[in-house]
Amino acid sequence: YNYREPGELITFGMGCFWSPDALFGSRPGVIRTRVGYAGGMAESPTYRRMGDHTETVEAEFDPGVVSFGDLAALFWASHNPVNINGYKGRQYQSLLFYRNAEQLAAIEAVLAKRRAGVMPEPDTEILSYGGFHPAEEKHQKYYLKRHPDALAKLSAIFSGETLTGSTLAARLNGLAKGYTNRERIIEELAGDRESAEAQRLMALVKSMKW
Ligand code: MHO
Repeated sequence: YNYREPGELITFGMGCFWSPDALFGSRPGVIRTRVGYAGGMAESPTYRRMGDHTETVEAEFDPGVVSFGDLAALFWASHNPVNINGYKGRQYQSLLFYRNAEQLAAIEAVLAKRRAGVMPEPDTEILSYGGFHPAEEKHQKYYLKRHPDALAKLSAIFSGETLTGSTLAARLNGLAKGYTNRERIIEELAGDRESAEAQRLMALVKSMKW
């Protein structure tokens, strides 16, 4: 929970960005998430006018805990990447970006495993990362926003983008969608005994009316 070093990044589209924001945010090793628009050329996309962009999630993670390949496998295991192209145009395109040769190799390895399991070839577009436009605040941690008590308590500690970008907000958003549970979040915080902040956040989570 005490992430000081910047992590590695993975960016992908797998349909409406609300759920994968919660799914990936619930995972150990994921430091923070945000949703946005990527893959297109249109300037300054918004939800109403995303142009040729796709709804995407960007997750920062600690490669010492979870690998890019693990997250790429989770990506394919968590949506239908076959024959969905064309539905809602490019908004819900299945796509996965790579930032370097190592990430591309990890993608190839996951695909090879998938093929060996006789899974149909995904229609996922695999693209070199070319930028990300963060979505409007109301789309960030969408499910967590339905929990006023948790939000109020988080707001006492974090403000604005710091809240949205916190590891705890990512986990609680996962909780709000049912991808994790309170005990797991508390355990993760309890494990970080050297950090006074983690201990404080643990007390905060315990106090939340959920
Ligand atoms: N409102 C849409 C999906 C929104 S997602 C941000 C629905 O629930 O069908 O694309």
